[in-house]
Amino acid sequence: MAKEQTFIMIKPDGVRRGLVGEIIARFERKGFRIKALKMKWLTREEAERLYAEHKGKPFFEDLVRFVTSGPVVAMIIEGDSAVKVARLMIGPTDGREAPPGTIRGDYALSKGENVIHASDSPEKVWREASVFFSKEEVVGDY
Ligand code: 3AN
Repeated sequence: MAKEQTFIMIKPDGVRRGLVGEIIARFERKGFRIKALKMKWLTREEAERLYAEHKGKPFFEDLVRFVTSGPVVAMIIEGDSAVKVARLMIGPTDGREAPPGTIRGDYALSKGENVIHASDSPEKVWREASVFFSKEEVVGDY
């Protein structure tokens, strides 16, 4: 498989709990390269853009309130099959069901406050990443 990029976001609960370093370390140790990295406190409009696909769902309001409750750390990482591998590393949505060894399995006990987001398809990577980054902010090969 060719080199691929994916979008990762450590949610406000992960930042508040001091898990940023541990989570970044997992992706680095796996072999991914960090290509862009930013801490940001999302506005309501930005959160709605990020989660546009969930608009209208019963949990949408809670989701937007939660993701704007504190700063998040967003990054673009690069490596072989990045989208698929990052999803495997974060684990299923519900932290109570996520297997130990996955990020949510190790650090989350909830479906809403589940520490981390990773794009679930290559088509969504830039749509989500563009809430945080311009293409010029992504560093070249190193
Ligand atoms: P994932 O983040 O695993 O791709 P999605 O895309 O289904 O999960 O949901 C996006 C976010 O919305 C989740 N990370 C979670 O915080 C929240 N969420 C999803 N389903 C629920 C639910 N039933 N109740 C509360 N929050 C939810």
